[in-house]
Amino acid sequence: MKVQGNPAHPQTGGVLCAKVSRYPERTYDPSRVLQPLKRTGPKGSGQFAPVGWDEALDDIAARLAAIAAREPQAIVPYSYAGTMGLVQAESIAARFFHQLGASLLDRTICSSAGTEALVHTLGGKVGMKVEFFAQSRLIVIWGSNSITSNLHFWRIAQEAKRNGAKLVCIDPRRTDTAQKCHEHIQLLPGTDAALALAVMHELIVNDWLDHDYIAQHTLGWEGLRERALRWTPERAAETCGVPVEQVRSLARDYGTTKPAAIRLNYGMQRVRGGANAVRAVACLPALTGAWRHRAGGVLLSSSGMFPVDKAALQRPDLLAGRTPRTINMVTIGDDLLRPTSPSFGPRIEALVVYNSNPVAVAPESGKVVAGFAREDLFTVVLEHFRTDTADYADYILPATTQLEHWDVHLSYGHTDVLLNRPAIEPVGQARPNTQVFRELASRMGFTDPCFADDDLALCRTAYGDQVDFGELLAKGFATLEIPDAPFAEGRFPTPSGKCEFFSERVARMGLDGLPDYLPNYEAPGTSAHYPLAMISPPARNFLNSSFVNVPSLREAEREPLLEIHPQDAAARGIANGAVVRVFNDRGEYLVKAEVSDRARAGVVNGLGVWWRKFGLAGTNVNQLTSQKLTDLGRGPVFYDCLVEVQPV
Ligand SMILES: Nc1nc2c(c(=O)[nH]1)N[C@H]1C(S)=C(S)[C@@H](COP(=O)(O)OP(=O)(O)OC[C@H]3O[C@@H](n4cnc5c(=O)[nH]c(N)nc54)[C@H](O)[C@@H]3O)O[C@H]1N2
Ligand SMILES: Nc1nc2c(c(=O)[nH]1)N[C@H]1C(S)=C(S)[C@@H](COP(=O)(O)OP(=O)(O)OC[C@H]3O[C@@H](n4cnc5c(=O)[nH]c(N)nc54)[C@H](O)[C@@H]3O)O[C@H]1N2
Ligand SMILES: [Mo]
Repeated sequence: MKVQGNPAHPQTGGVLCAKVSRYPERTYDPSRVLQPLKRTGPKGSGQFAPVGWDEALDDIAARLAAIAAREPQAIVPYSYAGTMGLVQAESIAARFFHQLGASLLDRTICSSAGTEALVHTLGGKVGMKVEFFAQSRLIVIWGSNSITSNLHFWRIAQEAKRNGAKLVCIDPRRTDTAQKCHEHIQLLPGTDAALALAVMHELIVNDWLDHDYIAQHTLGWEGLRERALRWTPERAAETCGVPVEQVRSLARDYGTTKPAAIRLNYGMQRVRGGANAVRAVACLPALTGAWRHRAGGVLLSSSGMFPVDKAALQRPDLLAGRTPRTINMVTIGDDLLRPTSPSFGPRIEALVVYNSNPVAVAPESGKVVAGFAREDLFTVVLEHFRTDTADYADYILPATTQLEHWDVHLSYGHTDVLLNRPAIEPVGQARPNTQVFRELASRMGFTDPCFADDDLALCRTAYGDQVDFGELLAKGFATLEIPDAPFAEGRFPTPSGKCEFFSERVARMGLDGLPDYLPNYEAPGTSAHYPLAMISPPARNFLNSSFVNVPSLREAEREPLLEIHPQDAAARGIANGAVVRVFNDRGEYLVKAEVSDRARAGVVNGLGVWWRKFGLAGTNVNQLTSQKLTDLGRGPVFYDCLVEVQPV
């Protein structure tokens, strides 16, 4: 069997990234979980015995029903990006937990700071159409490692480059992408807003502004102007830790090249001021009127352009007036350890995990592990493999992969709806997530007819009349009709219809209505014990913690690595290839050091997200990251983390 890109789909053009092309290897891996397993040893020991589906589902339904009879909010669903399919993620599962009255989950672990930033600036997750980057004369790749995380965009950027465009990369790490751009601005993590404000400063003093666009299509210019004028290139250079000439030249390129496009990505928003940074950058195209051209503007995510009928899929009406509390998935470590209290509500007694591996991916793993290890917690994990999380399950239920089930997708780059048609029968006894929740619903006596919807019906429901389902079935994708230059005439989907430099909605939350630079919680130089900033972006051959167990991909990544700048390594007596101890007050991580100028001085790069059990001492980078939250969106601050490194 072979998995390949669809040559007829313009955005993929037959190309696949290295990891996804290994999907057959992953699917038929001998270690795949192919029958339900029940825990037989202590939590975390990984000791399980096979059981039949009926026995497992009967017992799970009985356990959940017993808890729900007392307090349904003591049950918490935990799911995220394993599959981002609309049906195998939140359809029957959401209906099930709504009917149950379980706690709601705030799905914040990836993009919520950036999302809120876009909502409050542009009005939603909207922006340039990705294909038009090919016609841009300047592309700023800001907080994104396209070659690793967004290969299809990189093809488009290459086309622009061949047409003579200049590519600038803004990233604390010298990534493969940064190496292939004309310019690399290697700033300190969490300082992007300062850089963006200094660019505005230069746009103002050199009058590289589109006064007409600003007057007609923006809100809050006077305030933003005043703020930006305080950010001289010198001040920003000092804050960002980059040469002042780089700040000036970025502003000059941006102010004088037309059309200019910014490919923003989520890397920059995993810090305290992440949303403010995204807000600051998202203001730039309105200042220069870049939006007037279809090859100008900014794109963070296109997902807000997809007309998904979430209510029809997820049926929040099944709550029937109940208003359960919401658990933030970022703070699952703390929350699993909390007792019942008036502010928190009931202690968490049961977790149902699907499409996620929180023990590996959630911050401050020491606490996450302690929570999952609670003997009084009932944990069900729907999985393909015995992940770090599955090791703590009471039941592991074998899930189908995307090769084995139906689904429909949105995208956060292009604007095509995608169909996922099963290519093979489920392997072993694997079942789609939807089927598991359907069967649990029936055992719990949920009689609403919506629990009988099959997967193909759910695929139709996702987009209703907005997408021609016949076309989707025939072609595999359906292109949304979106104007080429969506904001050429303003008309942003904000309350004012303008690009909101000043957001009344943000001000009403008691926050600054204008974007500003907020230093990291753990900014370099603010701790006597931990002088180094650590970021933990993904390794090229992994998808968060997925694919880490696929032998050929793990061999390609060899082992967990910490990139450290030669100067920082020399100061600590660390040789290339030495095992080092990376630590802070939250924990420690043993890893091999790679002495390399991919790391800037003062910043180490702990590539992720390895499974803990493949780590040298059974931990991964998230042993060190904190559960603090971003300025807006309640998101994680994975890249706002101070550490010290010592040879072992
Ligand atoms: N191969 C691969 N592809 C992936 C993923 C994966 O794990 N592996 N994950 C997928 C998912 S779920 C997501 S959300 C996206 C994530 O992809 P992106 O949105 O691109 O985000 P990251 O990979 O977190 O970070 C991108 C870059 O930002 C840099 N960075 C870190 N801190 C800062 C900062 O403060 N400022 C700036 N300017 N840059 C910073 C990092 O060094 C990194 O090179 O990729 C998707 N694609
Ligand atoms: N330090 C650090 N931590 C990070 C990040 C980082 O950059 N640095 N990135 C963060 C980001 S951007 C994200 S999005 C999160 C992602 O975190 P998660 O949402 O947990 O995603 P994955 O780590 O890919 O794990 C998903 C699991 O779902 C399983 N799965 C896949 N498809 C299916 C399915 O159809 N059914 C079922 N039942 N299971 C399935 C896979 O086998 C896999 O084990 O991690 C975050 N954590
Ligand atoms: Mo993500």
